[in-house]
Amino acid sequence: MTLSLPPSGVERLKEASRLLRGDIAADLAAPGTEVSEASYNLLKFHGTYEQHDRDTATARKQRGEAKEFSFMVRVRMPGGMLTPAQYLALDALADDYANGTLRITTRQGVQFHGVIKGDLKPAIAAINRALLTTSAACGDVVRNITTTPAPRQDAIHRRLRSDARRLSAALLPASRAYHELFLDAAAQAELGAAPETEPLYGPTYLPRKFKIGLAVPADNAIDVLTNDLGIIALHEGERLLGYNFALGGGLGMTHNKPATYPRLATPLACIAPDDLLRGVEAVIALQRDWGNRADRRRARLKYLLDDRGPAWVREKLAFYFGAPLAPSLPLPKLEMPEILGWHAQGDGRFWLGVPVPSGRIEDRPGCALRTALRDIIARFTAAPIMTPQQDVLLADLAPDQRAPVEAVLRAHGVALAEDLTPLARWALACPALPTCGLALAEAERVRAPIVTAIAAALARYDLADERISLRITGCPNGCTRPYAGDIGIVGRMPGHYALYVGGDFAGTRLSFKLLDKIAEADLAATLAPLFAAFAQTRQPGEGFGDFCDRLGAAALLALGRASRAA
Ligand code: SRM
Ligand code: SF4
Repeated sequence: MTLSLPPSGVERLKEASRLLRGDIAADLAAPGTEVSEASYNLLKFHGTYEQHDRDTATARKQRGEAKEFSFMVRVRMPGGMLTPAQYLALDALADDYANGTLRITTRQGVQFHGVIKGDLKPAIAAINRALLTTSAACGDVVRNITTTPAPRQDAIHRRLRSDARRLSAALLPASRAYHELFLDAAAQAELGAAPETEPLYGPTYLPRKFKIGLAVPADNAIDVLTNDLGIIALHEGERLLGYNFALGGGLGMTHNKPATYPRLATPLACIAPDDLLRGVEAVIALQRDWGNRADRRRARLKYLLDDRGPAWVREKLAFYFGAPLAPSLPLPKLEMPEILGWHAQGDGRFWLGVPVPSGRIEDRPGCALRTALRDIIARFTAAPIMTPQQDVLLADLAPDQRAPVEAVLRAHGVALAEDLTPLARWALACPALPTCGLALAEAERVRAPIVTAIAAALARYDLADERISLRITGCPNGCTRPYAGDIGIVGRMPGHYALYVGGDFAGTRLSFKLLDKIAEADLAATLAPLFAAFAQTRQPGEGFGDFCDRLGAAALLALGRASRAA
């Protein structure tokens, strides 16, 4: 029984850290480019990861030189929403402190890469001056809260946006360590002199990262069921009926370790509209008190749910909630709407969804996306919203701004949604190499050739216009949610990937591993016989993932063998 096992090293570190302080202050002030392992682990709670340039590491080691250390800094911004001024402040930081790029994350955040140790404090202070925070963007706490990004102006979507903001603020750590370490005296004084406690998290915070997302059935852009707590607002027209709480989603796994696995969340209760925060706090308290603190690989809520069973979890949840739980309401089909391109918001204004390959906002030869976005956001006061597909929506544009906004993007060589195949529009790739310390293979840097090759294979079978989601990661941790889409390409070893198929476009079914260790150059050819059979024998309305699910692994593999024999 896991509870009797000794707590992991990270648990002991948190407990001894004096609410997330540890030796961070001394470590940041010390000479050198890196921090101690203890500070590395505690800094995550403050929104930053020490990384090193993996491209140069081996050569530097051979020359007897240290690795090139720098920090990734992640901004917490519920629902991906920024004001124009906040975006412009972040854009400026990319040059002042980072590598000249901003990166939209799959949880609607923005990351900076390449921040050197000496710049960490000023960079984080500048983010706070823009009324944003990096606190709890990483670490064993509630992470950035996602919600449907489309800025539709109806009561339900407005409610979800305000719920995301309210929950995010309420679930921030109460420790003053962040202010002490990164902010000036004035910001610290604002916290007052009340005694410092962590009423919700306690001194050891949560056993592991904890993810919450809010969606409506008609818009599952956030892949709600992949969250530890997926909240689905059920409504009749503009009347909110309640929130279905689905528990135990999470995708991280380790190759060849069957005790770890991806899982979609299970609906367990319906919470009344006025009880949202109380219900969320009950789920957090459940995971805080019962989650596995001995083995970090099995510490997510999904394992508690499977180890103890849904009935036990519901009973405990009712205890923390302080009242019996209503059963979850019947869940309508979840949908994944198209949000790129132009859309009416419902208030006379429009949003333009702009594709951002791998979420990387940068200027490169032939495509000055970063300059174009800065220009549009400054000149037209477009409100930017980051999407879980790593794209950006430019919201609140007046009808007469549509043509000039598009002209700016065109003038800077930015491809718009209509210029891309659906495959390219829906393809995701995580950062992987050279920044991610866990990457086993490339992802962002091979996105373009992989998408091109697979799009060409689709075109051969008249499937170029087919909506297929493609998600590439450099390792099995699942940062682009590869097990919740049609095709998942998961880094296995340098240049080689595991191939997952059979999930669905709307993110309601997990995929399965079809093949392992496929060379990058062979991915499109491996999928081609599946596309051929899909084109010929699909059922009406069937998506590619549905088709793969219906046939199953054995039949799909037989298709591959038959094609090789022909
Ligand atoms: Fe992730 C770890 C990047 C969304 C599951 N993730 C990491 C780290 C921090 C690597 C590390 O621990 O050293 C990556 C930093 C790479 C870099 O160079 O920046 C990283 N994850 C990302 C981002 C930036 C990917 C992206 O392409 O946008 C996403 C940041 C989201 C945010 O703003 O907070 C990101 N990560 C996800 C998601 C998707 C989601 O949440 O919707 C998942 C799968 C869902 C889940 O959590 O189960 C995900 N990341 C992981 C895991 C596996 C967790 C587990 O339960 O096993 C790790 C590794 C870990 O925690 O030990 C990880
Ligand atoms: Fe790194 Fe793996 Fe996440 Fe990609 S999926 S960012 S390689 S941890």
